[in-house]
Amino acid sequence: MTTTPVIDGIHLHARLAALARVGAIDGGGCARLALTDADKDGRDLVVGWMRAQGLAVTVDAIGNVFAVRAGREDGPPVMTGSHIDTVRTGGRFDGNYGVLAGLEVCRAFDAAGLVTRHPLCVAFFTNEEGARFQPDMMGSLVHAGGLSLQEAYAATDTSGLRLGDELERIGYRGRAAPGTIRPRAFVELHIEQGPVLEEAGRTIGAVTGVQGISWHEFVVSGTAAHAGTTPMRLRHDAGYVAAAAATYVRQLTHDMGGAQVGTVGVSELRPNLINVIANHARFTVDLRNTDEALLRQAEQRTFAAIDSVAQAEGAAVERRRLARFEPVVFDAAMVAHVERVARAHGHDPMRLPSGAGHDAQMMARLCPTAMIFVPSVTGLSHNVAEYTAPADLEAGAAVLLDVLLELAQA
Ligand code: HGY
Ligand code: MN
Ligand code: MN
Ligand code: MN
Repeated sequence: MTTTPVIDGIHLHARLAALARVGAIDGGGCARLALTDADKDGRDLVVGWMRAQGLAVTVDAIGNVFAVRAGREDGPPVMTGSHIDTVRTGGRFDGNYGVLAGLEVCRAFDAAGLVTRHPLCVAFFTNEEGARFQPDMMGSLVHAGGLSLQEAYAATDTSGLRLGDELERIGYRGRAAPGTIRPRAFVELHIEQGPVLEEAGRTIGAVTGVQGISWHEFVVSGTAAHAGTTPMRLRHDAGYVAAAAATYVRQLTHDMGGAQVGTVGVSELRPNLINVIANHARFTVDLRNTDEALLRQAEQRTFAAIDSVAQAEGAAVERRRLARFEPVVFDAAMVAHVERVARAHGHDPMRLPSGAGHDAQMMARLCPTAMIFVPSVTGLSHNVAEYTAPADLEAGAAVLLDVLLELAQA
């Protein structure tokens, strides 16, 4: 006899707290950069939970982990999941929440004695953040056939370590070929990481898609010289070019307005000394927009501006593309499905695009895909103070459960 499956909120919060203790950093966050020892420890903990729940666990050749709960029938599963790698100033919920909520859905089905028609798969993908190795969403991109294993393995971090070697070192270079598990549908539950839901006073977001992402690295070569004796007209100051670039990007977003955002998140000077004009600058530019044509325009204007300021400074500049994804629109029927279930739970769901990148944007290349958002307090994320109210976390997991249940019984 089956009963109605219900999310066990206390268990979800306990697991979120336990996972946050892996790679814990001051302020309550966690730092588990992709393929570090801390990432391995987080992976081991979650895989242990998956196995303890009797799920069949597969690790593929890029380290993606899939845990399958059998259905009455074999065949393509309904898939949910996210990532458990973090940025260096990670919060407790980014990525972790979607993976652990998926495990709670499996526990709820077990407790209700429910066997769904189709299998249910809970996944976490390798290197979603792209903070150490680029591009981001790498594991799901390989799974979706957008990047070869060889290219992924060849990615290096700033200390020259190769992703393939790091995957081997932490013991997660699996045997399964990427893309083996092709889901019939994919649903990702995630915190919004922005202020929109909170400012609108809404609990559930029915995500319409993901904005386009453009990541580039710039390396500027100038001339080291004495800060005191070198006349301004004789300088080739790489530090000035980097600063001018950051100022330009901010001004560009102001001029373009709308959805355009731009960030210079990495900016390193050498020799980085108070009395030496920098001869080397490495900086990154992250541009995003929901409109591909505007994103391209932002790129072209930024590239031209940086080339021009470098040339005027007598410095050389090299540009390298780290990631480039066009905007993604999710399957309309899936978005409507999320809305309908949210309403059935008494919520007033809000449609919104995702400002952050997610594995769902890659899975949308393979199958009907949707995302469910819950609010982030003050919209803060990629910060140890990232917070979502327990009631909102439980509400999101309850909506996920019924969205998945309907898909798995269809
Ligand atoms: O940068 C992003 O939005 C993604 O979380 N990696
Ligand atoms: Mn995330
Ligand atoms: Mn993130
Ligand atoms: Mn993300």
